[in-house]
Amino acid sequence: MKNLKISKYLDTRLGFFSLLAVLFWLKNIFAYFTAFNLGIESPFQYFILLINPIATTLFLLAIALYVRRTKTFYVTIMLIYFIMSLLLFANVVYYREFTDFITINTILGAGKVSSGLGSSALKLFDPLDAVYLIDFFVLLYALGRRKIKQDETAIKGRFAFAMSMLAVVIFSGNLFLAETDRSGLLTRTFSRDYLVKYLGINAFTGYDAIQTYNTNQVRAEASPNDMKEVEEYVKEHHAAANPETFGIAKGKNVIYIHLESVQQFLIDYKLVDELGVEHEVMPFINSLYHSDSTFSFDNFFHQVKAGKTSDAETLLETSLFGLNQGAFFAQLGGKNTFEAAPNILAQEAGYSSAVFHGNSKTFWNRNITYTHFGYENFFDASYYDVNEENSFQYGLHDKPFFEQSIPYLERLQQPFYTKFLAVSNHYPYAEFTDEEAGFPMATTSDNTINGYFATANYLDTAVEEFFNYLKASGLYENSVIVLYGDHYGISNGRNQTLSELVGKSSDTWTDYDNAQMQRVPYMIHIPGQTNGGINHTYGGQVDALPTLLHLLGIDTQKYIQLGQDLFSEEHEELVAFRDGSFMTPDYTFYGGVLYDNTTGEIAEELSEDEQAKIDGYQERVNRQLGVSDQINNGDLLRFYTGSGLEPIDPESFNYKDSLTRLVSLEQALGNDSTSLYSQHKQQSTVELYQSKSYQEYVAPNEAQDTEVTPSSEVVAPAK
Ligand code: GP9
Ligand code: MN
Repeated sequence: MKNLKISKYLDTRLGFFSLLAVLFWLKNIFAYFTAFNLGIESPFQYFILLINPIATTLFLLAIALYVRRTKTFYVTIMLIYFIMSLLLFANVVYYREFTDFITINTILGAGKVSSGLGSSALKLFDPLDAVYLIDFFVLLYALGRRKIKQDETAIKGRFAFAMSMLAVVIFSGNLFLAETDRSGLLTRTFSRDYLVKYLGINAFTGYDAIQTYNTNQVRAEASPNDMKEVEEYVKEHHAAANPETFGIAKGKNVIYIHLESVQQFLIDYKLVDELGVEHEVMPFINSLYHSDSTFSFDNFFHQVKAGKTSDAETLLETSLFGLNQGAFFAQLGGKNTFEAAPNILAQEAGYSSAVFHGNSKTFWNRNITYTHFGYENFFDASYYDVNEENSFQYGLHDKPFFEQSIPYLERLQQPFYTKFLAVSNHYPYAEFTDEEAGFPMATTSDNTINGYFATANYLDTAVEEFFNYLKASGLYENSVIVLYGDHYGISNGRNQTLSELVGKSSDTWTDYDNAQMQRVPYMIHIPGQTNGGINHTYGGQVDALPTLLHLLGIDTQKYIQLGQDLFSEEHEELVAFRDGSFMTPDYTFYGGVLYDNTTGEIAEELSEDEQAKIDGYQERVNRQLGVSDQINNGDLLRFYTGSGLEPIDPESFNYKDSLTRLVSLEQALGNDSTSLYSQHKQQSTVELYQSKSYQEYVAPNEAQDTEVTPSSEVVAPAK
């Protein structure tokens, strides 16, 4: 009786619609749990995952409800169902190989991907994948054989519309829940994983289609002519290298250490605990800051916006800005042509290159963007032993991260250009509580602030351990090590609570103070140099690339870089923030208000000359940002040949099996191999790494004594 009712219901258009909706939801959930790894962390996220296919499924299938004619209705709804199922199926197969989702650009360039896969493409299919398509054919059969009858009564237009609206309402609810769990999901587009996890495959693909369309429009309108204005600006704005520092690090390895969320105020900072005892937050980094071998900067500002870490990467490695809206890496990183550091150094000076980061490769679209930057290797979370104990939502913790990077680092041909993206000191700074980290919490009313010092202290120890290894292995002498803070760790909204800890009062705290807090560390440590020191020049992240290249003895005049060498006599002390605010030694323009730096008060009653000076600053800031947007949005570097760089093929980079490739290269080079491993007579240097394991760290009593002492038998590296 009951069965009869159901089958009768299926014979109605609405019944058939419901059947398809339920089936698709089931297939989607099946894929979530068997095919994709979405990093679900809480029951709430599970809930969002379960509901996220509903809205788009209803919305898409509801299109057919508007169709009145019987046959056309069934053809339409089956077609929609087939396309959705195919998209899901394709994503499952694609994910198996690439641990990533299909973008519109992947579809447009599908030929390239499949030819790259060659005969292995077939092997990607799993018999179980049939689940995603088989029901379509069963339904087709059932309709054909009239097992499911075709309902001739059309759905009322009003009802169809109500269904579409219902889908929109559910989608809004879904989006709202997603935003509560991950704010900025759509505006910042952290990663494809996130979009699928929160909004589902259909929504992700739709969103990606809109984004791709928009960027392609702008890109299509750009022409080689647009480069003229850019070239003019770059020529005018270029600051010639300082002969005293030009080439002082020539031929050295480059090791970038990304100090996640570290602000300049942490330098030399001592946290006072409840008993009045002072605790130095970053003793090791402070020792580097004050070292004669370090060129340190105390007026260096981050210039990022929504792309946060990835914007900092863009600034430091391309000397261009991120976008004023959204994340540049996510929107254009995988499309544009760049003159990025790894590529310049490879072509000009034979450097190899690698990024090390213990988070999933798709975060900030890094896996694609890095191929456009010309990175030869990217060691993401898949190369590390990441487990619940040694990681958090942003990946592997810094200590095991640096330690586990060594087996890869030692295989790189020297000189190398490398970047270590540390991450433990990341909001919400909740990972290292008092007893665990051995570093006190601050005691403000804001827990985010309270934990910030302990996580920064943890980072400091991790960096120290890494330096100890660099020294023990001999890499140290041959390297220039650059440390930088990527952006603020404590946001402006929290600064008033922080104010007492930085010797100010919350009552008098203004945007002037917020602006000063945007300073981040920038230190260039060059072992062997003794005339370092603390440089007070005002500069920003956009200046880092020309500064570094000049130290390495590479002239930057022919490159399209928007920053200026910080050592140059011609360097202008004007720092643009991404929103058009700016900072100079004398003035702070922030939040639409101009402040006088000598008093920290609003600058009023400016003389005509002063006003003209300010107008000039604003104009130059706007021009710098405008030129950056022009280059990025129009993908103008594809038209530029002035630098003489050979165009690179991003598709030629593959971040799978990097270790195997490095080892083969080492073997092919034989005695000419310059990797650390080869220099150590084919012996690993891993044992030179001294670290307390995370286990020891969180539960010192239970952990065994695993500390290793450096082996004295290791041969010193060949010079
Ligand atoms: C994630 C990490 C954090 O991999 O780099 O990025 P952020 O949230 O700081 O931009
Ligand atoms: Mn960051």
